[in-house]
Amino acid sequence: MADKDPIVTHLFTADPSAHVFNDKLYIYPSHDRESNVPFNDNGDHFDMNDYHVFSMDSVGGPVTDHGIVLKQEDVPWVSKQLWAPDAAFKNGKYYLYFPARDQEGIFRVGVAVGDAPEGPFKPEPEAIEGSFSIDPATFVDEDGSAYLYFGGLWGGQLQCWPSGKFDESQIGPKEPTSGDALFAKVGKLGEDMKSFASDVQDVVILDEAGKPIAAQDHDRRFFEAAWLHKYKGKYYFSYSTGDTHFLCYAISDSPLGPFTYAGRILEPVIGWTTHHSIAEFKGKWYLFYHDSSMSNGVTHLRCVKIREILYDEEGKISLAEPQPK
Ligand code: FUB
Repeated sequence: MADKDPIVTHLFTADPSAHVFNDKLYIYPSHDRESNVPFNDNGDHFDMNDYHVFSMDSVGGPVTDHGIVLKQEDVPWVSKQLWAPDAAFKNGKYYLYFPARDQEGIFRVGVAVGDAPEGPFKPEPEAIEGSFSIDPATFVDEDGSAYLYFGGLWGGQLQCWPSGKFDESQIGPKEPTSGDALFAKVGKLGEDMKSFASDVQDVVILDEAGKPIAAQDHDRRFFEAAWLHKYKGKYYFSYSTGDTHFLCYAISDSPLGPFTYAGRILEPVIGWTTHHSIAEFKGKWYLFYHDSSMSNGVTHLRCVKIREILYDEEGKISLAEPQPK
């Protein structure tokens, strides 16, 4: 079976966060580029410096590129690496959340505000207070409560915050090797959508026996690419396992967890990273993901693709069409 086509081919795109706003499907991806930074396990070669927004009226239909909606030079606190973004809508405003390294080289999460889903977005002059690491993903619940999920191991620096203070000795491809896994983080967002209104806590993932996933369980432990969606009243937390290259998910009755591991959504794709989002559009559910097929496997030059997903009676996810081997 042939694989899916990229949604656009005029740019390299990755880390797609999809949302439906005003009956249109919007995708907020990373904008990959070649800047000749050598490859390493710290992800330094992912050297992106701006964001585009894409929209479409139907999956498979024409895709509009709304152009550059935010660029590095407009954000005073950023030194480099605009990684995987996400967007949210609340109280008449649109919010673009993005991770980047600050002037000290530490990953933080910033927010930029716009009046339309396609931007432009005006960045706040400082990163969100108390934010750290990468891959922000927002979830606004039916009662209006908003949450920010985030975190990424190795180059994403999640392991550098064991006690709320940045530990420089943990920079690089490092993570715990025993005990419980290092989990993603979540905090409730304030009404302003620009600050945390709660302490940040672990997004705990339990195994079938009710025990936290172990650090050594690389097929199931959280690595990066947090995403939260709701289906039939249950909260689904999905994520990448990084060095084992799976997209997995876990289910809870609460947006704060604990979540129980429920399975894999996607097997490894071409390229090292795998990163996704899940959204319902016009009555069908879709997985938005990327691979490196458009660059013949160059890991930091990726392309966004879309696949339909299905739920069984127990709420378990499967791809509508099998993934090509
Ligand atoms: O795009 C840069 C990084 O690669 C993202 O932040 C990770 O999730 C991985 O996809």
